[in-house]
Amino acid sequence: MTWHANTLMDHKDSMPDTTHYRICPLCEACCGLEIKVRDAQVISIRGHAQDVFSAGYICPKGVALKDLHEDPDRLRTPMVKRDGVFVPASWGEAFAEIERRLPPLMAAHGRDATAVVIGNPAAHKIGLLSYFPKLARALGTKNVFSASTLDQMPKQLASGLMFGHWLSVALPDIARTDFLLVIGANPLVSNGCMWTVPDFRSKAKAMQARGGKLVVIDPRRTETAAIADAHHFIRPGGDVFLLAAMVQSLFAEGLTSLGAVQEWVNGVDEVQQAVAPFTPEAMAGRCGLAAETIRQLARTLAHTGRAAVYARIGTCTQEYGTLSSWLVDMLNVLTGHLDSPGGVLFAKSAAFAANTSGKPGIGKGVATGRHTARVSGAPEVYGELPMTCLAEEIETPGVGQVRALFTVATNAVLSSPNGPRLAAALDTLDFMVSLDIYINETTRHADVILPAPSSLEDFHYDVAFPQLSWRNHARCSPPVLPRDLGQPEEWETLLKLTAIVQGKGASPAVKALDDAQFAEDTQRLFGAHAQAVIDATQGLHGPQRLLDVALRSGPYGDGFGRKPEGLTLAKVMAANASGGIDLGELQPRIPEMLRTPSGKIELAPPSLLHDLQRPLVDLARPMPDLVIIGRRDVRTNNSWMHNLPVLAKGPFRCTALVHPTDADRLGLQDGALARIASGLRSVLAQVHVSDEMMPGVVSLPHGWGHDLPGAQLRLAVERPGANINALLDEQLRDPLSGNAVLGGVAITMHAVNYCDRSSSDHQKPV
Ligand SMILES: Nc1nc2c(c(=O)[nH]1)N[C@H]1C(S)=C(S)[C@@H](COP(=O)(O)OP(=O)(O)OC[C@H]3O[C@@H](n4cnc5c(=O)[nH]c(N)nc54)[C@H](O)[C@@H]3O)O[C@H]1N2
Ligand SMILES: Nc1nc2c(c(=O)[nH]1)N[C@H]1C(S)=C(S)[C@@H](COP(=O)(O)OP(=O)(O)OC[C@H]3O[C@@H](n4cnc5c(=O)[nH]c(N)nc54)[C@H](O)[C@@H]3O)O[C@H]1N2
Ligand code: SF4
Ligand SMILES: [Mo]
Repeated sequence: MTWHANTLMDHKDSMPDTTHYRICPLCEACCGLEIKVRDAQVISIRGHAQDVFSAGYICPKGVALKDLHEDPDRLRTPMVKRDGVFVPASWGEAFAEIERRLPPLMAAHGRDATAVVIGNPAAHKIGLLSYFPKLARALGTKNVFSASTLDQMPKQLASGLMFGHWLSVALPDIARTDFLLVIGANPLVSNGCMWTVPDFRSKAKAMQARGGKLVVIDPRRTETAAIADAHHFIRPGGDVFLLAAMVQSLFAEGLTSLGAVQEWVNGVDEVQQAVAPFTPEAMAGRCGLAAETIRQLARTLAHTGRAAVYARIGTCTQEYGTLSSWLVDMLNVLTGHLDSPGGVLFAKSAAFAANTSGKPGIGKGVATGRHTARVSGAPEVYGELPMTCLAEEIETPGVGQVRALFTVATNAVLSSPNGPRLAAALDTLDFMVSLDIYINETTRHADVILPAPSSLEDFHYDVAFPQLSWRNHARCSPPVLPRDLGQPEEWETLLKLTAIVQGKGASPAVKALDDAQFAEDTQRLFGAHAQAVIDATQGLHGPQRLLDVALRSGPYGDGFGRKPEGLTLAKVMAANASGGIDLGELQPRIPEMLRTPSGKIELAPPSLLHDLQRPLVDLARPMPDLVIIGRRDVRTNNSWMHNLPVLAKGPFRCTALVHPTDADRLGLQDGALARIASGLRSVLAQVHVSDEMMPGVVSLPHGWGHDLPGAQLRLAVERPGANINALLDEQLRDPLSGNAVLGGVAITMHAVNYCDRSSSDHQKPV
C-alpha cells in the first residue's frame, strides 16, 4: 500500500531510505541480498548484484524474508503454558519458570533424563552453532539429536571415514567441469545441499554452453533433469546397486586411474575385491538402469578429463545411505577426478574449518559408537543419536528415560518419520522448552517457548557453508533492523539456559558469562598466547568475537598482526556493501587437508566393506509394487514457511505425483483425492498424474500436515496438506549413520469418494 503511505506520511519527518546487504539465512545457497528499508519497514529485497559469491541471484524465499519478519504469528515474546494454555510472559518470568522446573528434574533423574534436539535453521545461525554445544555439554546427556540424522549423516560419515573430518566434503568444480553426474539431488529447486552453489541453473547452462554434459539419476524427471542432457530413472533405494556396479565395471574394464592423488590412497585392492560380485548384469534389475547404461556411465566418467559425481539426499535418506555416499566419492577417486580442477575439490574456508587447523595432512580421524541409544542400541555418530530414536527414548520407562526436552529450531513432529508417535510422546514429557519463532506442530507441546529474533535482526556469518562452497569467499552481514526491546540474541538465550543447567541460576549477566567462557576457551586453544588474543579482541563479544578469532587464526587470517594484509572481522565487515571478499576458485588440497590417522584417503574403511554384504543379501528381497519418495518445491522450505503469503500463494503444492500407468491400474483420477496407506497409517492427498514419475513410484513433498490442533499458523492451516512422515516408519534406518529412511517405502493407494474425505481423516491409523 505504498500510495497510502505516500499520501499520508510527512516525508520531512521520515528517516531517509537505507540500503543493507544481508546473506540470506534460509537455504544453503547463502545468497547475498540487497534490502531497502524505510521507517523500519522493509520496502524491497533483491539479489545483491555485487555479491562476490552469488552475483545477484535470489529465489522467492529470499523475498519472503519480509513476510517472515512481518508475520503476525511470529512470536515476539516468550510464551509459558499455564493450565494447558500459552500465555505471554516476560523474559524474566520465562527463565524463572525454567529455573524452577528443570534443575529438580535433573537432580532427581540424572543427566540422561534430559534431551536436546537441534534443527535445520541452526545450520544457518552462528549464534546457535557456536553456543548450542555449550548447552549440550552442560546438560551432559547422551541424548543429543539433530536434523542431521534425517538428512545428511551418511554423507558426513562417509566423508569423515575417507578424509578424516565430516565437513571435508568433495565438491564438484562446476565452473570447470565437462561432465557432471547428479544423483538423488534437485539443485535447481533446492539450490544445492552439502554443496553451496547459488544459481545452479546458470552454472549448469554455462557448462553446457562450453560443451559439457549434465546427467541426472532420479526416480522423478525433476526440474534439474529437465535441463539435463540425459536423465535415467532409478528405483528408490537402488543407488548402492548402481554405484557398486559402476565401480565394479571400472575395475573390470581396466579404467581406474587415480591421477594426482595416487600416492595418498589406501585400500584400492580391498575395494576391487569387495565390489566383485556387483556386476552390472546382477544389479540392473534392482536399480532399474540397464547394464549397458551402467557401463556407459562408468566409461564416460573415466574418459572425461574433467568430470564429477555429486549426490545428495536421495542417496542418503535410505537404508544404504552411507554405502552410497562412500561409493560416490569412490567413483571420483578411481577415475582420477578427486582433488583435480574440473573434478571434485575441497573448499578452504576462512574460518572454523577443522581441515585447516592443527597439523596439516594428518589427524585423529573419526570415531562412532562411543555410546549407544538406551532403547534401540543404535550407535552414536559424531555425538548424536538417530532422531528416529527420540520418541522411544521418551516413552520407554527405566533409568535414563527422557523426561525433559530442549528443542532448538526444529519442527520434528512434521519433519521426522512417524511424527504422530513423536507428538504423542512429547505430551508425556515432564518439561519441554523450545527456542523457536512459532507455536507450531512441535512447539505447541512445550511448556516454555523462547522466541528467536527475526532473521533481519541478527548478525550473520555462515560457519558451515563456506566449507561447502563452490568458490572460496568471506562474507558477513550486520543486522538490518534493530531488535525489539528486551529481545535477546539467540546465543544470549542459550548462555542463560546453560547457566541455569550449571546451577548458576537465571540471574547472572550474559556479558560476564560470555567473558568467562571466552577466557576459558581461549586458554585451551591458545595456551601462553591466550591473553594476547583476549587483548586483540577487546570490544567484541558473543559470536562476533569467536568469528574474529577464527578468521584471524584461519588460513587467510592476519595471525593477530603477524600478517597485516590478512583477514580480520573488521575487514570482512568493511566489505559488506561491496559484496564480500572473494578468495578464489577451489584449489587442490591433498594431502594437506587430510585428517585421517594414516594421512591417506581411506578408500576401504572396514565398517563400509563389511556393510556391503547387506545389499548383496538384499538382492533376494522382493520389490514392492508401489513406493513413496519426497519432493521439494521452490516456494517451500521444509515445514516452516507455509505461513508466509508470498510463498503460500499459487497452486497447491502438496500433491501426490503418480505415473499414468499406476493411475490407470489403481483407478486414480488427476485432481481427485486418494488415500495413501503404509504399514502405519494412511493420509489423504490430491493426485496429480504425471509421466515425470518412474512407474511404481509416487512423490509427495514433506513438511505438510498443518491441521494439528494447537499450532498457531493461521495461513498454513488454510491449506494444511498431507504429512508424508505420518506414513514413514521411524524404525527404518541406515545402521551405520543412524539416518532415517525417507523414501522407497512401500505404500498402497486407492481412490477416495466424497463421503470418505472428512478433514479429521488426514492421518488415519490403518
Ligand atoms: N519425509 C521427509 N522428511 C524430511 C525430509 C524429506 O525430504 N522427506 N527432509 C529432511 C531434512 S533434509 C531436514 S533438514 C529436516 C528438517 O527438520 P527440522 O529442522 O526439524 O524442520 P524444519 O521444518 O526445518 O523446522 C525448522 C524449525 O525452526 C524454526 N525456526 C525458523 N527460523 C528460526 C530461527 O531463526 N531460530 C529458531 N530458534 N527457530 C527457527 C521453525 O519455526 C521450525 O520450527 O526435515 C527432514 N524431514
Ligand atoms: N526450495 C527448497 N529448497 C530447499 C529445501 C526445501 O525444503 N525447499 N530444503 C533444504 C534442505 S534442508 C535440504 S537437505 C536440501 C536437499 O536438497 P536436495 O538433495 O537437492 O533434495 P531434493 O530436492 O529433495 O532432491 C532429492 C532428489 O532425490 C530423489 N530421490 C528420492 N529417492 C531417491 C533414491 O532412492 N535414489 C535417488 N537417486 N534419488 C532419489 C528425489 O526424487 C529428489 O529429486 O534442500 C534445501 N533446499
Ligand atoms: S536460494 Fe533463495 S532461500 Fe536460498 S539463500 Fe538464495 S535467496 Fe535465500
Ligand atoms: Mo536438510
